[in-house]
Amino acid sequence: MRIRIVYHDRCFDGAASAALLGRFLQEYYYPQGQLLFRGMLHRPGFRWSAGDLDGDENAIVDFRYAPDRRLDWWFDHHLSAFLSPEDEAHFRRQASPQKVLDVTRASCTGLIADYLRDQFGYRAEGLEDLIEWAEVIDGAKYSSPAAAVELRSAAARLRLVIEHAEQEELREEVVRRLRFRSMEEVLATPELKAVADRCVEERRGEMGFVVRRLERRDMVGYLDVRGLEGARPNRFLPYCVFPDLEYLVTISAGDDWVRISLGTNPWLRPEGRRPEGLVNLAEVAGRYGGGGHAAVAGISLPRGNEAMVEQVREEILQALTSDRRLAVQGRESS
Ligand SMILES: [Mn+2]
Repeated sequence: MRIRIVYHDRCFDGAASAALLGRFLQEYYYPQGQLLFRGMLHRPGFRWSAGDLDGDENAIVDFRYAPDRRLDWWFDHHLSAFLSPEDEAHFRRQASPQKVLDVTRASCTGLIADYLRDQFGYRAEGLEDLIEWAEVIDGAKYSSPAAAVELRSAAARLRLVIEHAEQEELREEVVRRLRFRSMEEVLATPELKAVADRCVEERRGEMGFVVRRLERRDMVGYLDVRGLEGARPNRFLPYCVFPDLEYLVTISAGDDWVRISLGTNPWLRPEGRRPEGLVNLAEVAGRYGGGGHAAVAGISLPRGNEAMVEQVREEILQALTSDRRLAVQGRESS
């Protein structure tokens, strides 16, 4: 019995979701089952391939829907859960209780944990901390910008390893270990500890660069980390520098893509909610083929067409700064 779990790679919530559902499927249904994990990334032109769902039982967590009848379980909380309207129609037609999309959830891990409790009375003992941290990290529910950029806690170190470990086998090893171990224990192998230590050093080195590069246009922060190879700086660091920013636009580059990341300042939300009137960033990203959540979204563009990247960047900065001016005018005139 092969249990294939496809999950959002390089993402704390994706890894935690895969660990939780994988443990459940083994404990509840298939004690002799063999768990196979496959991490997936959102890339321009992404399409499912025939071999992706190759288990006897197949699950996708924290990643887009696959219109494939081999799919047995699906959990997601992204607004961009469907590649196309046809995929969404396929999902609606299926109406399987084992396929759940809830875009109001902060984390997919939390969604799965509640689902398993309600449907099966199942609780993954010992994973309470992991589930709680997935909520904090994916839902940007940190108490302060400083809490979001600290690099000492087990959750912060684990997050770095999941997001930055280069070897796929190591990232998968983390998922396997997370099924039954605490975050501290997961990081206790010499190999993973070394990766965590190296990541912490790299992030510390990046901080000065980010602080120097960060610009602001009115209430919109703008950070260009192209040229800092392999950099994926903590997206909350700019709010330590300018706590009053409303939006942040970050541009980074990989080997063959340029990524424009969009975010709203999570600490401006009264009682943890997004202020009314802020732009829906998933909608903005969607105009350029990207996606995500209302408060955090991104666009991946193929590298090589710098003119297009500049145009998209400029349009987005314009849209977000003028949104601010419109909002202020609206408040003043009312
Ligand atoms: Mn997620």
